[in-house]
Amino acid sequence: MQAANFQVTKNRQNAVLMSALLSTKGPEVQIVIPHKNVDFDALASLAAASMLYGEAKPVLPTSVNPNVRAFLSIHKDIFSFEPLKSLDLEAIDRLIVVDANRWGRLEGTGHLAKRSDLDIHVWDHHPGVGDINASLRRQEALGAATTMLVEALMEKHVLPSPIHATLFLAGIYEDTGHLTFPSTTPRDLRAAAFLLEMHADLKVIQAVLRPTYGPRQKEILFHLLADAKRINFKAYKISIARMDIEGHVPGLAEVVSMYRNIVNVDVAFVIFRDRQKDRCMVIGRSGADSLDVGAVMRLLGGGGHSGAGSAMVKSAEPEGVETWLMEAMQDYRQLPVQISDLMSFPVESVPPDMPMREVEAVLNRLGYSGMVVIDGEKLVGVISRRDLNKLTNDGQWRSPVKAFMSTNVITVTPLHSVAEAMRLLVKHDIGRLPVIENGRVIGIISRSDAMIYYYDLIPE
Ligand SMILES: [Mn+2]
Repeated sequence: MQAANFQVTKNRQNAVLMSALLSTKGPEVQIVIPHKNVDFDALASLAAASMLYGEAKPVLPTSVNPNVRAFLSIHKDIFSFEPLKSLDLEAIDRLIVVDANRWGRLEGTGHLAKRSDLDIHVWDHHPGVGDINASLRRQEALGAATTMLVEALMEKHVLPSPIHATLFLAGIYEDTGHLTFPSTTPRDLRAAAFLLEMHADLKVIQAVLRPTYGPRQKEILFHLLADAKRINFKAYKISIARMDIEGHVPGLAEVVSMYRNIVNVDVAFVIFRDRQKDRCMVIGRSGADSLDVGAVMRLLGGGGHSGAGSAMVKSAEPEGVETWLMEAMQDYRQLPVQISDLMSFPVESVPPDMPMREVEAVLNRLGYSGMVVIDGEKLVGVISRRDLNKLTNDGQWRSPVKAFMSTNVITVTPLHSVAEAMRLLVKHDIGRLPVIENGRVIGIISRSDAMIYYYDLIPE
């Protein structure tokens, strides 16, 4: 299959920029450089940009993620990257920055940043304009920077080899969480589809994108689990753990993610103390629609996004950091979706003595699949269409609803988190969840309310 079969949507401005870029012959010496701590998106962008720009030399920073290092050690013969040290910086005419938009994210470019005669191109997918003064800036909200460069290659009808396609797809997969992160766009999927057609090898990708989880990470995870505590904080279940580590341990964030999943909390924080360096590293992970970990970490001088964040605290004891963390969470006011935002009310109910025939009529009239049964003000049961379907004779249809309703009713209170309510609906496979306050049913959460929640249909 040909690359040209792919429809790539681009706006007119980009098309103009592209044709200007590709028609002019580039300056004599061009280099491409990605951000330091090179991940697969950075490495793939680096390789793709050097293909796109023809003669541009790909420069590999010295700090490289462990997964990328493993990949490079196997593919040494295929990809040749140059260290910046080996180049004459004065002789460089054009700098092409990929997967970054700030000088601070690049390694060893202090001298280049000062040169006013340097032509700079930026290809990036991070938010913010950054501080690099570029003559060509391709900055788009995509799941991966690689996507943009793959599109440019497709446009130029440059077909990647299967090995290049594998690297490019690893870049897209890594930055989009295998095309599942909310930042993923249709363009990332089109680029991924094209790369599969170019025979990207998913087995290789599966092997190279495996999280760093070896004996050392396992030991840390086991240690954390042995002391795991769950506490209730506001509407969330959270866990804060502390541990001493020595030196740099790769993959700690992944270990914290695993820890959160196993301990089964909405939010997990681990405070790793490095005595030698006299500092504590806090790593936080949270589930969907839970506490915004990035915002809490910013209060500690770190950063991140809603699901993941970290902060480095110098010269502090872990106990002190934990107290500070609790205070930050206390101060941080986020208004998550509340049970009361989601529930339907007023609640239609039937009395326990109503015959089943009438209950069916009420359900039909309201178009409901089930209802609560309320005696006076007290919730006594739930009846659903499923129960109606079990009726076989007229005697049963004349019997009161209390003979057929389920009395073991799962309920929530307005103090529960929405995430918890969703868990209950799924866990018990029930269609509705009455919301109880002071012994009275004040609302009900149904499957359709759950859909509204999951698909973010609630106005902010
Ligand atoms: Mn990236």
